[in-house]
Amino acid sequence: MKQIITTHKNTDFDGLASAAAASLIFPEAQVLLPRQINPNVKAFLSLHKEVFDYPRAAKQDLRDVEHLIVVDTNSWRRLEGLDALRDKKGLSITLWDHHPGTGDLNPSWACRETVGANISLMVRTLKERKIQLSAIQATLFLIGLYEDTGSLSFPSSCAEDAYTAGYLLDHAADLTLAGRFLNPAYGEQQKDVLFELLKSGERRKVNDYRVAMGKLVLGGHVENLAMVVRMYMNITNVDAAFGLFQSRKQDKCMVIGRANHDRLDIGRIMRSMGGGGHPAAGSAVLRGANPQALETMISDLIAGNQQTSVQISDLMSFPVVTVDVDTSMADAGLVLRKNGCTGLPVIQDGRLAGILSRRDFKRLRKSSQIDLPVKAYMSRKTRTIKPGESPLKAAQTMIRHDIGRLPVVDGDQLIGIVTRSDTMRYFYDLLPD
Ligand SMILES: [Mn+2]
Repeated sequence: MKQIITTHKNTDFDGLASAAAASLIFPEAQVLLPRQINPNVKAFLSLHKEVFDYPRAAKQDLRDVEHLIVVDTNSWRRLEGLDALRDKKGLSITLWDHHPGTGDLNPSWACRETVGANISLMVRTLKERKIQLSAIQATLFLIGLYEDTGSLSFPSSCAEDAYTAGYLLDHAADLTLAGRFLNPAYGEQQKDVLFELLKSGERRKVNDYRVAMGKLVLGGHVENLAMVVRMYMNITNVDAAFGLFQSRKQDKCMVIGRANHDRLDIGRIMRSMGGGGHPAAGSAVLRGANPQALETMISDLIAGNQQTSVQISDLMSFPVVTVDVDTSMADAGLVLRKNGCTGLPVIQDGRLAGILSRRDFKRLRKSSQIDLPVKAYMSRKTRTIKPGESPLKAAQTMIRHDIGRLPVVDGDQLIGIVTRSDTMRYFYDLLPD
Protein backbone atom coordinates (compact mmCIF):
# COMPACT_ATOMS: atom_id res chain seq x y z
CA MET A 1 0.00 0.00 0.00
CA LYS A 2 1.87 3.06 -1.23
CA GLN A 3 -0.96 5.54 -1.48
CA ILE A 4 -3.81 6.12 0.98
CA ILE A 5 -6.95 8.23 0.76
CA THR A 6 -8.74 9.19 3.97
CA THR A 7 -11.18 11.66 5.50
CA HIS A 8 -12.35 12.92 8.90
CA LYS A 9 -13.80 10.99 11.88
CA ASN A 10 -17.57 10.92 12.21
CA THR A 11 -17.50 10.70 8.44
CA ASP A 12 -20.44 12.45 6.79
CA PHE A 13 -21.59 12.17 3.18
CA ASP A 14 -19.35 15.02 2.04
CA GLY A 15 -16.34 13.17 3.50
CA LEU A 16 -17.27 9.82 1.95
CA ALA A 17 -18.13 11.40 -1.43
CA SER A 18 -14.82 13.30 -1.47
CA ALA A 19 -12.87 10.12 -0.66
CA ALA A 20 -14.67 8.26 -3.45
CA ALA A 21 -13.89 11.13 -5.85
CA ALA A 22 -10.23 11.10 -4.81
CA SER A 23 -10.06 7.40 -5.69
CA LEU A 24 -11.12 8.29 -9.26
CA ILE A 25 -8.25 10.79 -9.41
CA PHE A 26 -5.75 8.33 -7.86
CA PRO A 27 -6.95 4.87 -8.99
CA GLU A 28 -3.89 3.21 -7.40
CA ALA A 29 -4.64 4.58 -3.94
CA GLN A 30 -6.51 2.69 -1.21
CA VAL A 31 -9.40 4.42 0.58
CA LEU A 32 -9.26 3.90 4.37
CA LEU A 33 -12.23 5.12 6.40
CA PRO A 34 -12.24 5.94 10.12
CA ARG A 35 -14.14 3.63 12.46
CA GLN A 36 -16.54 6.37 13.50
CA ILE A 37 -18.96 6.95 10.64
CA ASN A 38 -22.32 8.76 10.76
CA PRO A 39 -25.31 6.37 10.95
CA ASN A 40 -26.85 7.42 7.62
CA VAL A 41 -23.47 7.06 5.88
CA LYS A 42 -23.14 3.58 7.39
CA ALA A 43 -26.56 2.69 6.00
CA PHE A 44 -25.51 3.91 2.53
CA LEU A 45 -22.27 1.90 2.66
CA SER A 46 -23.98 -1.31 3.64
CA LEU A 47 -26.45 -0.92 0.79
CA HIS A 48 -23.67 -0.18 -1.73
CA LYS A 49 -21.03 -2.58 -0.46
CA GLU A 50 -20.23 -3.82 -3.95
CA VAL A 51 -19.27 -0.36 -5.19
CA PHE A 52 -17.77 1.28 -2.11
CA ASP A 53 -16.06 -1.45 -0.10
CA TYR A 54 -13.55 0.53 1.93
CA PRO A 55 -11.60 -0.96 4.87
CA ARG A 56 -11.04 0.92 8.14
CA ALA A 57 -7.78 2.70 8.87
CA ALA A 58 -7.17 1.27 12.33
CA LYS A 59 -5.99 -2.22 11.32
CA GLN A 60 -3.64 -1.37 8.49
CA ASP A 61 0.06 -1.78 8.00
CA LEU A 62 1.29 1.67 6.99
CA ARG A 63 5.03 1.03 6.59
CA ASP A 64 5.10 1.36 2.79
CA VAL A 65 2.91 4.46 2.53
CA GLU A 66 4.53 7.25 0.52
CA HIS A 67 1.57 9.38 -0.40
CA LEU A 68 -1.37 10.40 1.83
CA ILE A 69 -4.43 12.00 0.25
CA VAL A 70 -6.71 13.78 2.73
CA VAL A 71 -10.14 15.17 1.91
CA ASP A 72 -12.67 17.31 3.85
CA THR A 73 -10.45 18.11 6.85
CA ASN A 74 -7.16 19.90 7.41
CA SER A 75 -6.04 18.52 10.74
CA TRP A 76 -4.33 15.37 12.05
CA ARG A 77 -6.61 15.41 15.10
CA ARG A 78 -9.62 14.59 12.91
CA LEU A 79 -7.95 11.60 11.22
CA GLU A 80 -8.08 8.13 12.70
CA GLY A 81 -5.55 5.29 12.88
CA LEU A 82 -2.84 7.16 10.94
CA ASP A 83 -0.67 8.46 13.78
CA ALA A 84 2.21 6.30 12.52
CA LEU A 85 2.41 8.55 9.43
CA ARG A 86 2.59 11.79 11.34
CA ASP A 87 6.37 12.02 11.51
CA LYS A 88 7.18 9.82 8.56
CA LYS A 89 10.06 11.20 6.47
CA GLY A 90 9.45 11.78 2.78
CA LEU A 91 5.67 11.37 3.06
CA SER A 92 3.91 13.60 0.57
CA ILE A 93 0.44 14.85 1.40
CA THR A 94 -2.24 15.93 -1.06
CA LEU A 95 -5.21 17.85 0.33
CA TRP A 96 -8.65 18.96 -0.76
CA ASP A 97 -10.43 20.90 1.98
CA HIS A 98 -13.21 23.47 2.25
CA HIS A 99 -12.81 24.40 5.93
CA PRO A 100 -11.46 27.82 6.93
CA GLY A 101 -7.88 27.97 8.25
CA THR A 102 -4.73 26.20 7.04
CA GLY A 103 -4.61 23.33 9.57
CA ASP A 104 -1.53 21.28 10.53
CA LEU A 105 -1.22 18.72 7.71
CA ASN A 106 1.47 20.63 5.81
CA PRO A 107 0.55 19.28 2.33
CA SER A 108 2.84 19.34 -0.69
CA TRP A 109 -0.17 20.06 -2.92
CA ALA A 110 -3.49 21.50 -1.74
CA CYS A 111 -6.80 22.75 -3.06
CA ARG A 112 -8.22 24.89 -0.26
CA GLU A 113 -11.29 27.03 -0.78
CA THR A 114 -14.22 27.73 1.51
CA VAL A 115 -17.00 26.50 -0.75
CA GLY A 116 -20.18 25.01 0.73
CA ALA A 117 -19.20 21.37 0.24
CA ASN A 118 -15.81 19.75 -0.28
CA ILE A 119 -17.21 17.60 -3.09
CA SER A 120 -17.52 20.76 -5.21
CA LEU A 121 -13.71 21.09 -5.15
CA MET A 122 -13.32 17.39 -6.04
CA VAL A 123 -15.77 17.65 -8.95
CA ARG A 124 -13.83 20.65 -10.25
CA THR A 125 -10.72 18.42 -10.55
CA LEU A 126 -12.71 15.53 -12.06
CA LYS A 127 -14.08 17.88 -14.74
CA GLU A 128 -10.62 19.28 -15.54
CA ARG A 129 -9.29 15.76 -16.03
CA LYS A 130 -12.38 14.68 -17.99
CA ILE A 131 -13.01 11.75 -15.64
CA GLN A 132 -16.38 10.09 -16.29
CA LEU A 133 -18.91 9.49 -13.49
CA SER A 134 -21.34 6.64 -13.03
CA ALA A 135 -24.88 7.31 -11.83
CA ILE A 136 -24.07 5.80 -8.43
CA GLN A 137 -21.02 8.01 -8.01
CA ALA A 138 -22.98 11.10 -9.10
CA THR A 139 -25.72 10.21 -6.59
CA LEU A 140 -23.27 9.83 -3.69
CA PHE A 141 -21.59 13.13 -4.64
CA LEU A 142 -24.97 14.89 -4.76
CA ILE A 143 -25.92 13.55 -1.30
CA GLY A 144 -22.62 14.92 0.06
CA LEU A 145 -23.20 18.26 -1.63
CA TYR A 146 -26.80 18.58 -0.41
CA GLU A 147 -25.98 17.46 3.14
CA ASP A 148 -23.22 20.03 3.61
CA THR A 149 -25.13 22.88 1.95
CA GLY A 150 -28.66 22.12 3.23
CA SER A 151 -29.66 21.43 -0.39
CA LEU A 152 -27.90 24.69 -1.38
CA SER A 153 -29.82 26.75 1.20
CA PHE A 154 -27.16 27.28 3.89
CA PRO A 155 -25.50 30.72 3.76
CA SER A 156 -22.13 29.00 3.14
CA SER A 157 -23.33 27.67 -0.25
CA CYS A 158 -21.83 29.40 -3.27
CA ALA A 159 -22.36 29.50 -7.03
CA GLU A 160 -19.86 26.70 -7.66
CA ASP A 161 -21.89 24.39 -5.38
CA ALA A 162 -24.97 25.10 -7.48
CA TYR A 163 -23.08 24.45 -10.75
CA THR A 164 -21.79 21.21 -9.22
CA ALA A 165 -25.38 20.15 -8.44
CA GLY A 166 -26.30 20.80 -12.09
CA TYR A 167 -23.30 18.81 -13.32
CA LEU A 168 -24.16 15.84 -11.08
CA LEU A 169 -27.81 15.88 -12.16
CA ASP A 170 -26.56 15.89 -15.76
CA HIS A 171 -24.69 12.71 -14.87
CA ALA A 172 -27.86 10.97 -13.71
CA ALA A 173 -27.64 11.58 -9.95
CA ASP A 174 -30.80 10.06 -8.47
CA LEU A 175 -32.81 12.52 -6.33
CA THR A 176 -35.17 9.86 -4.97
CA LEU A 177 -32.30 7.88 -3.58
CA ALA A 178 -30.60 11.05 -2.33
CA GLY A 179 -33.79 12.09 -0.54
CA ARG A 180 -33.97 8.80 1.29
CA PHE A 181 -30.49 9.21 2.81
CA LEU A 182 -30.77 12.94 3.41
CA ASN A 183 -33.87 12.66 5.59
CA PRO A 184 -32.72 10.72 8.61
CA ALA A 185 -35.05 8.00 9.70
CA TYR A 186 -37.83 9.03 12.02
CA GLY A 187 -38.44 5.86 13.99
CA GLU A 188 -40.41 4.63 17.00
CA GLN A 189 -37.89 6.00 19.51
CA GLN A 190 -38.03 9.51 18.04
CA LYS A 191 -41.82 9.31 17.92
CA ASP A 192 -42.00 8.36 21.61
CA VAL A 193 -39.73 11.26 22.59
CA LEU A 194 -41.71 13.74 20.49
CA PHE A 195 -45.05 12.61 21.95
CA GLU A 196 -43.65 12.81 25.48
CA LEU A 197 -42.35 16.35 24.84
CA LEU A 198 -45.74 17.40 23.47
CA LYS A 199 -47.56 15.83 26.43
CA SER A 200 -45.38 16.98 29.32
CA GLY A 201 -43.69 20.07 27.89
CA GLU A 202 -44.69 23.56 28.92
CA ARG A 203 -45.11 26.68 26.87
CA ARG A 204 -44.29 30.01 28.39
CA LYS A 205 -43.61 33.60 27.47
CA VAL A 206 -40.17 34.97 28.29
CA ASN A 207 -40.08 38.67 27.49
CA ASP A 208 -41.86 38.60 24.16
CA TYR A 209 -40.57 35.20 23.09
CA ARG A 210 -42.77 32.13 22.95
CA VAL A 211 -40.71 29.30 24.39
CA ALA A 212 -41.50 25.60 24.72
CA MET A 213 -39.56 23.41 27.15
CA GLY A 214 -39.90 19.72 27.79
CA LYS A 215 -38.15 17.46 30.30
CA LEU A 216 -37.66 13.77 29.74
CA VAL A 217 -35.81 10.87 31.35
CA LEU A 218 -34.19 8.60 28.75
CA GLY A 219 -33.55 4.93 29.40
CA GLY A 220 -30.84 4.63 26.76
CA HIS A 221 -29.24 6.31 23.78
CA VAL A 222 -31.63 7.90 21.27
CA GLU A 223 -30.25 9.10 17.97
CA ASN A 224 -31.34 12.30 16.24
CA LEU A 225 -32.73 14.05 19.33
CA ALA A 226 -31.93 17.39 17.69
CA MET A 227 -34.30 16.55 14.85
CA VAL A 228 -37.02 15.75 17.41
CA VAL A 229 -36.51 19.10 19.17
CA ARG A 230 -36.81 20.87 15.82
CA MET A 231 -40.11 19.06 15.14
CA TYR A 232 -41.28 19.96 18.66
CA MET A 233 -40.55 23.63 17.89
CA ASN A 234 -42.39 23.51 14.56
CA ILE A 235 -45.46 21.74 15.91
CA THR A 236 -45.84 24.01 18.96
CA ASN A 237 -45.20 27.03 16.70
CA VAL A 238 -42.90 28.80 19.15
CA ASP A 239 -39.84 31.05 18.77
CA ALA A 240 -37.59 28.60 20.60
CA ALA A 241 -37.83 25.05 21.91
CA PHE A 242 -35.65 23.23 24.42
CA GLY A 243 -35.47 19.55 25.26
CA LEU A 244 -33.92 18.61 28.62
CA PHE A 245 -32.94 14.96 28.48
CA GLN A 246 -31.88 13.29 31.69
CA SER A 247 -29.98 10.05 31.53
CA ARG A 248 -31.36 7.31 33.79
CA LYS A 249 -27.97 5.67 34.26
CA GLN A 250 -25.61 8.62 34.42
CA ASP A 251 -25.97 11.76 36.45
CA LYS A 252 -26.06 14.08 33.47
CA CYS A 253 -28.54 16.15 31.56
CA MET A 254 -28.36 17.00 27.87
CA VAL A 255 -29.97 20.27 26.77
CA ILE A 256 -30.82 20.76 23.09
CA GLY A 257 -32.15 24.10 21.87
CA ARG A 258 -33.54 25.27 18.55
CA ALA A 259 -34.73 28.78 17.64
CA ASN A 260 -36.68 30.35 14.86
CA HIS A 261 -36.25 34.01 15.76
CA ASP A 262 -33.59 36.46 14.60
CA ARG A 263 -33.05 37.91 18.06
CA LEU A 264 -32.52 34.73 20.01
CA ASP A 265 -29.01 33.34 20.05
CA ILE A 266 -29.20 29.70 21.12
CA GLY A 267 -25.42 29.28 20.70
CA ARG A 268 -24.76 32.00 23.26
CA ILE A 269 -27.27 30.55 25.71
CA MET A 270 -25.61 27.15 25.38
CA ARG A 271 -22.11 28.61 25.76
CA SER A 272 -23.23 30.17 29.07
CA MET A 273 -24.10 26.62 30.09
CA GLY A 274 -20.76 25.17 28.99
CA GLY A 275 -21.95 23.93 25.57
CA GLY A 276 -21.94 25.49 22.12
CA GLY A 277 -23.74 26.10 18.86
CA HIS A 278 -24.80 28.81 16.45
CA PRO A 279 -27.74 31.27 16.64
CA ALA A 280 -30.38 28.80 15.46
CA ALA A 281 -29.15 25.63 17.15
CA GLY A 282 -27.04 24.46 20.06
CA SER A 283 -26.61 21.99 22.88
CA ALA A 284 -24.93 21.48 26.24
CA VAL A 285 -24.31 18.56 28.57
CA LEU A 286 -24.42 19.27 32.30
CA ARG A 287 -23.43 16.96 35.13
CA GLY A 288 -25.32 16.73 38.40
CA ALA A 289 -27.79 19.38 37.32
CA ASN A 290 -31.39 19.42 38.42
CA PRO A 291 -33.63 19.85 35.34
CA GLN A 292 -35.96 22.16 37.25
CA ALA A 293 -33.07 24.53 37.95
CA LEU A 294 -31.96 24.26 34.31
CA GLU A 295 -35.37 25.41 33.11
CA THR A 296 -35.12 28.50 35.29
CA MET A 297 -31.57 29.09 34.07
CA ILE A 298 -32.61 28.93 30.41
CA SER A 299 -35.51 31.34 31.04
CA ASP A 300 -33.16 33.78 32.77
CA LEU A 301 -30.64 33.57 29.92
CA ILE A 302 -33.38 34.27 27.35
CA ALA A 303 -34.63 37.18 29.46
CA GLY A 304 -31.10 38.61 29.58
CA ASN A 305 -30.66 38.09 25.84
CA GLN A 306 -32.81 41.07 24.89
CA GLN A 307 -30.63 44.08 25.65
CA THR A 308 -27.82 43.17 23.30
CA SER A 309 -29.84 42.61 20.14
CA VAL A 310 -30.71 45.17 17.50
CA GLN A 311 -34.00 46.94 17.99
CA ILE A 312 -36.10 49.21 15.84
CA SER A 313 -34.85 52.19 17.87
CA ASP A 314 -31.34 51.48 16.48
CA LEU A 315 -32.53 51.57 12.86
CA MET A 316 -35.16 54.30 12.83
CA SER A 317 -34.66 57.84 11.55
CA PHE A 318 -35.50 60.85 13.72
CA PRO A 319 -36.55 63.57 14.02
CA VAL A 320 -39.32 62.68 11.62
CA VAL A 321 -40.50 65.05 8.92
CA THR A 322 -44.26 65.37 9.45
CA VAL A 323 -47.15 67.47 8.23
CA ASP A 324 -50.24 68.63 10.11
CA VAL A 325 -53.73 67.36 9.19
CA ASP A 326 -54.64 70.87 8.04
CA THR A 327 -51.62 71.32 5.75
CA SER A 328 -52.70 71.67 2.12
CA MET A 329 -51.95 68.90 -0.34
CA ALA A 330 -49.87 71.43 -2.32
CA ASP A 331 -47.59 72.16 0.65
CA ALA A 332 -47.38 68.50 1.62
CA GLY A 333 -46.28 67.75 -1.95
CA LEU A 334 -43.45 70.28 -1.62
CA VAL A 335 -42.31 68.71 1.67
CA LEU A 336 -42.26 65.25 0.06
CA ARG A 337 -40.22 66.47 -2.88
CA LYS A 338 -37.81 68.52 -0.76
CA ASN A 339 -37.04 65.53 1.48
CA GLY A 340 -36.99 62.99 -1.31
CA CYS A 341 -39.32 60.64 0.55
CA THR A 342 -42.39 58.78 -0.63
CA GLY A 343 -44.55 59.20 2.47
CA LEU A 344 -45.09 61.36 5.54
CA PRO A 345 -46.71 60.81 8.94
CA VAL A 346 -49.59 63.22 9.52
CA ILE A 347 -49.97 64.78 12.97
CA GLN A 348 -53.01 66.10 14.81
CA ASP A 349 -52.59 67.65 18.27
CA GLY A 350 -49.13 66.13 18.60
CA ARG A 351 -50.34 62.61 17.86
CA LEU A 352 -50.08 60.42 14.80
CA ALA A 353 -53.33 60.72 12.83
CA GLY A 354 -52.43 59.05 9.53
CA ILE A 355 -49.95 58.60 6.71
CA LEU A 356 -49.83 60.51 3.45
CA SER A 357 -48.02 58.83 0.58
CA ARG A 358 -47.27 59.73 -3.03
CA ARG A 359 -49.97 57.32 -4.13
CA ASP A 360 -52.59 59.54 -2.44
CA PHE A 361 -51.83 62.39 -4.87
CA LYS A 362 -53.18 60.26 -7.74
CA ARG A 363 -56.61 60.66 -6.19
CA LEU A 364 -56.63 64.42 -6.86
CA ARG A 365 -59.19 64.88 -9.62
CA LYS A 366 -59.33 68.61 -10.22
CA SER A 367 -56.42 71.02 -9.96
CA SER A 368 -58.31 73.03 -7.31
CA GLN A 369 -58.23 70.01 -5.02
CA ILE A 370 -54.52 70.65 -4.43
CA ASP A 371 -55.62 73.26 -1.88
CA LEU A 372 -57.63 70.77 0.18
CA PRO A 373 -56.13 69.66 3.51
CA VAL A 374 -54.10 66.51 3.86
CA LYS A 375 -56.73 64.93 6.13
CA ALA A 376 -59.04 64.52 3.11
CA TYR A 377 -56.59 62.19 1.33
CA MET A 378 -54.39 60.61 3.98
CA SER A 379 -54.80 57.02 5.03
CA ARG A 380 -56.02 56.69 8.61
CA LYS A 381 -55.37 52.98 8.96
CA THR A 382 -51.79 53.36 10.09
CA ARG A 383 -49.59 50.45 11.05
CA THR A 384 -46.99 51.35 13.64
CA ILE A 385 -44.18 49.61 15.47
CA LYS A 386 -42.74 49.96 18.98
CA PRO A 387 -39.08 50.98 19.48
CA GLY A 388 -38.23 47.72 21.30
CA GLU A 389 -39.37 45.41 18.51
CA SER A 390 -37.11 43.57 16.07
CA PRO A 391 -36.11 44.42 12.48
CA LEU A 392 -37.69 41.12 11.41
CA LYS A 393 -41.05 42.19 12.88
CA ALA A 394 -40.83 45.48 10.94
CA ALA A 395 -40.04 43.66 7.71
CA GLN A 396 -42.91 41.19 8.23
CA THR A 397 -45.41 44.02 8.90
CA MET A 398 -44.31 45.97 5.81
CA ILE A 399 -44.50 42.91 3.59
CA ARG A 400 -47.90 41.81 4.94
CA HIS A 401 -49.52 45.22 4.45
CA ASP A 402 -47.51 46.30 1.39
CA ILE A 403 -46.27 49.52 2.94
CA GLY A 404 -42.90 51.21 2.66
CA ARG A 405 -42.60 52.83 6.07
CA LEU A 406 -43.64 52.34 9.66
CA PRO A 407 -43.97 55.14 12.20
CA VAL A 408 -42.25 54.19 15.47
CA VAL A 409 -44.59 54.97 18.34
CA ASP A 410 -43.86 54.94 22.05
CA GLY A 411 -47.14 55.23 23.98
CA ASP A 412 -48.92 57.81 21.81
CA GLN A 413 -45.76 59.70 20.87
CA LEU A 414 -44.31 59.50 17.39
CA ILE A 415 -40.58 59.10 18.02
CA GLY A 416 -39.21 57.99 14.66
CA ILE A 417 -39.81 56.27 11.37
CA VAL A 418 -38.37 53.12 9.88
CA THR A 419 -38.45 52.50 6.13
CA ARG A 420 -38.20 49.42 3.94
CA SER A 421 -34.70 50.47 2.93
CA ASP A 422 -33.63 50.82 6.60
CA THR A 423 -34.65 47.23 7.31
CA MET A 424 -33.19 45.92 4.05
CA ARG A 425 -29.89 47.64 4.79
CA TYR A 426 -29.89 45.96 8.19
CA PHE A 427 -30.48 42.49 6.75
CA TYR A 428 -27.96 42.89 3.95
CA ASP A 429 -25.31 44.23 6.33
CA LEU A 430 -25.62 40.93 8.15
CA LEU A 431 -24.52 39.10 5.02
CA PRO A 432 -20.82 38.50 4.48
CA ASP A 433 -19.21 40.41 1.58
MN1 LIG B 1 -17.60 18.90 4.37
